[in-house]
Amino acid sequence: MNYYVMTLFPEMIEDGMHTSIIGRAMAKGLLSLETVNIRDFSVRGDGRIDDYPYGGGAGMVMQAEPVYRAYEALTARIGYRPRLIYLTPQGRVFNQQMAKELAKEQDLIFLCGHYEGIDERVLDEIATDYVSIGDYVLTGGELPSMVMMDSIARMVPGVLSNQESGETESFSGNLLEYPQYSRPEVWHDTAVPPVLMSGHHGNVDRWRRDQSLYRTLRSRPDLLPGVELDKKDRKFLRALLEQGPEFGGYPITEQEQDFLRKLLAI
Ligand code: 6GU
Repeated sequence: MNYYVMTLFPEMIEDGMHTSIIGRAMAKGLLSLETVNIRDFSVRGDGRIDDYPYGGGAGMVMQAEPVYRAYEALTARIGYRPRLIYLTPQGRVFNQQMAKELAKEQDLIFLCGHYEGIDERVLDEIATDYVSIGDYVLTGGELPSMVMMDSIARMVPGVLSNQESGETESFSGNLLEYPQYSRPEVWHDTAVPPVLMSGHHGNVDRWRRDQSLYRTLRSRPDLLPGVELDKKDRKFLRALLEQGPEFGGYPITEQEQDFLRKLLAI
């Protein structure tokens, strides 16, 4: 996977992307990263690339021409026109499915806007995807591009070791991850859940699945309708519903009970 990032702040991208698993994958040659400083393509004597918005209003707009020239210079070097993702709160909200799909591309260009955005006309010509990373506003597309690059990279074959494999983690199968514990057995007067010390793999797997179901119900009930529930899952959820707040270690609210009744069609 070759990443290209068009930005006014290349050092922000470079500094953020050479650490941890991503840095290791770059060293291994599985990923590459190149930044393009849009300012280098200013068409004015003063090196500026922004101007006032037609129609008035607050802030400045990034001009079409510097962005276009940066894009033309970059794609001429790449040899074709890969998908270009424009980072914007107006885009489709990024998710794991999109990360998996984008990981199949050979090259990806990220275009980071700043100020009040980029002249719409150049976006119409060069952007293939408009992507947001969630419902809040950031000062620019740099952090969102790094979030996307991190998440896409871990879906590229060989980037994660078998140990770190992407499949059994949060969001696979639409369930949140179960809690993890390591040594010592007792920390701040709290013991590790006994089932994890039992050596009974079947019970451990069941407990983890129940924890995942419970966490998803509490934090992300919107994900539950997308989960494939088997007989034992339903049994656990029915127990949650019927025993309510008395069910050892698994308190739920009345709203959550209502939600479960609908989900299980009871
Ligand atoms: Cl992609 N850009 C900006 N500026 N803010 C955001 C975003 C993107 N996604 C969420 N907030």
